[in-house]
Amino acid sequence: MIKTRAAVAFAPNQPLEIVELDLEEPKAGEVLIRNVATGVCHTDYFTLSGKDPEGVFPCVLGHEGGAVVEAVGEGVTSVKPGDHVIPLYIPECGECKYCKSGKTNLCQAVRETQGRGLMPDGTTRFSYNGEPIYHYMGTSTFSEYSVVAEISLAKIDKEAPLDKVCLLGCGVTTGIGAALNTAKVEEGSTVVVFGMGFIGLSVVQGALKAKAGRIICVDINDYKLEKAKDFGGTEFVNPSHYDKPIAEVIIEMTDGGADYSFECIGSTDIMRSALECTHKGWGKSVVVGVAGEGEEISTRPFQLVTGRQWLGTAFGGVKGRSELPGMVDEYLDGDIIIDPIITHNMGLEDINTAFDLMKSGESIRTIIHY
Ligand code: NAD
Ligand code: DAO
Ligand code: ZN
Ligand code: ZN
Repeated sequence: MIKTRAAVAFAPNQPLEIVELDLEEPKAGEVLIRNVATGVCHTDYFTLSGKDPEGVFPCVLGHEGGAVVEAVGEGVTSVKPGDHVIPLYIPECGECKYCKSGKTNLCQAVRETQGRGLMPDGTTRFSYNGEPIYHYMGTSTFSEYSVVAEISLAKIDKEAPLDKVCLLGCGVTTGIGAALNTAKVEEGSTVVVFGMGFIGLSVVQGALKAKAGRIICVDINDYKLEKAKDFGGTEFVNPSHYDKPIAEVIIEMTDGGADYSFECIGSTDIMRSALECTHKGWGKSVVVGVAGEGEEISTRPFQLVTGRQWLGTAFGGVKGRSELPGMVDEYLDGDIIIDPIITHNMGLEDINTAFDLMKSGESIRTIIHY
């Protein structure tokens, strides 16, 4: 048993509390990691808000970590103490039906327990005053030390700065993957991205990699649209400056609709606009944003009958253990941009400020340093 300093979500909608937790040693197939840095993501806030059906409290949130392996449990062979790793909220066992299908990154090996905030054996490693504290997304990076499943770790180049490449643990990978793997954006095409937060900016980066001809960026916050200029956006639209529906605005700008659109907000209304602003016959719209529990999307079925496709993506379709090490190398080679996404850096004790900056729209990403 070791002690670890952690930011604990004791209840929905309450500030996180910095406390010292007890952490049990890793069991078979598990790994003790020391988180060096973590991003604070909209999805952490979503769970904290109580809208996440998988949110269990009290828990240690956080899923954008950069870490060093401290110790391994029985039978662990793919990592050893000293290795640098990125924790994965979608593991990759390589053996389940999903991993073997070659059609999806949604490994199901630990899905059931992970969704209930538990380790694969159905228990927690964290506790406080003898009471269990739940894990989150199989990662729990808002703790200096964490125990995760071996299959939930991507081993990466030690040269890579963990306080930057931690963002490959979620947003950068999701956005780039949504454009390249899910939509398969084509050279010269017209792309519309709704929401210029971290995810949307990363979709813009992906569209740029795919050599899209036009990248139309949409946000109600002009500061976010300014940021999109640095990431390769070509046109910038603030819907609040128009007195007609945003889908109409885009259709007029694009001679009948965009080839590809992406919803990176989590609004079911914007998901509909994103679908309906794509071109008849071939438009593809990707849902990236996560909507609240029980919310539903709708459109007239004729939108689909006439050739538009509605898609969705989780972690950009990326298989973490196989593909993240290569993406880290791309960052080191300058082919993936991360640094300008980081607008704020702070210690764990200020993590509630990081949430405030995200909620007020003043930050893109804050990095917490341990
Ligand atoms: P964020 O809060 O940083 O960005 C959201 C952006 O949307 C903000 O810039 C905001 O100004 C803008 N916005 C809000 N309402 C708008 C409107 N009506 N029209 C236009 N713009 C509007 O969030 P983020 O971290 O970029 O995450 C975005 C979404 O992606 C969240 O729902 C998150 O949970 C989800 N997400 C999904 C995956 C996945 O694998 N599918 C992974 C990570 C995050
Ligand atoms: O396999 O059923 C499943 C779920 C896998 C998790 C998918 C999560 C994707 C979006 C959540 C936001 C990520 C931070
Ligand atoms: Zn995230
Ligand atoms: Zn699997």
